[in-house]
Amino acid sequence: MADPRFILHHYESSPYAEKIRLLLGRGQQTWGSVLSPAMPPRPNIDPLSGGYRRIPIAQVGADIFCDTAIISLEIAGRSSQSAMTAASVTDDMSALVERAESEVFFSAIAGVKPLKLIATLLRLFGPFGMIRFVKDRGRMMKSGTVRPAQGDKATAIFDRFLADLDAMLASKRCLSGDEPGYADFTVYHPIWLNALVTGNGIDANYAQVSRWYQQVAGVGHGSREELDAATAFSEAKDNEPRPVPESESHVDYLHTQVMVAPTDYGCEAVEGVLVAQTPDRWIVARDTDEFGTVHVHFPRHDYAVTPK
Ligand SMILES: N[C@@H](CCC(=O)N[C@@H](CS)C(=O)NCC(=O)O)C(=O)O
Repeated sequence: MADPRFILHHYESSPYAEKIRLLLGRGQQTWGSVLSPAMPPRPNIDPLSGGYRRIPIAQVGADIFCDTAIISLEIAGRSSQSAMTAASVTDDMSALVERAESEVFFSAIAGVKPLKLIATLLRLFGPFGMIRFVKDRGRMMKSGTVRPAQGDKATAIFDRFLADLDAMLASKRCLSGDEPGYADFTVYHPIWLNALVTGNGIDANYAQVSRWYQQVAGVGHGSREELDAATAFSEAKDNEPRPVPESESHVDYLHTQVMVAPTDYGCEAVEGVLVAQTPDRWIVARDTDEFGTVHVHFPRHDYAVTPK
């Protein structure tokens, strides 16, 4: 049987998914796209992941990859390009990259004027969809542990980020060198989100950011083929999970029933048997009636394992 293909479960307006779509472009990959709703329930992926609530999620046969930290490792393994994973982020970039996926990500939306935000949400989801979306995200953040800045504070965080990025790009074409890589895609996606929501281009005061933004966008998404959920399900059913990597020597709860969940937001847990723990990931085996055994991979940073 042919090797299972790389499938991305995502929605168009998801910034973290845009980070992965660009990594796929940089790696010149051919990939299958399954579109998910922008909020749970997600019938295309919930049965495979076991309830991890965030997007994107990647799938290769009966292996399911949660979080862009793990998905990028999978793409890097399929591509001959360097600078495709978090490990490539140099020390001088790491603070900026870290900010992009914490306070800046939330500020990219929280700093937008309410009327503008409502107009965008109405355009994307319609009136009922907008109400459902706002309620859903409110619940998600309430049950999480992060408390993002709002209003003017958020606007200031976002502006300071653009100014710092502009200064950094004065002496280099991209954060990852001459060509965009993991650091660039990570810093780019909250800016992309803000542009999507406001409908504005990059502020003309930030000429370096403008120049760089065009270059990153120009990477494209590789070769994307739309699939339906039934095709993704068949790939899970028709394939066995890959052999698991060797675990670290002392692992709590190995081969026992556990729950794995993010610790920041969207903290819904996935239950299964912990079958591997390596420095970069946990792998949980789920036995399902529909697909047989699937393995769900999680990063360790910002996630926790607890016994069931
Ligand atoms: N650390 C996660 C964060 C992913 C994330 O926050 N994704 C957003 C969409 S861009 C999300 O899942 N929001 C809630 C939802 O879509 O249900 C990653 O790197 O994948």
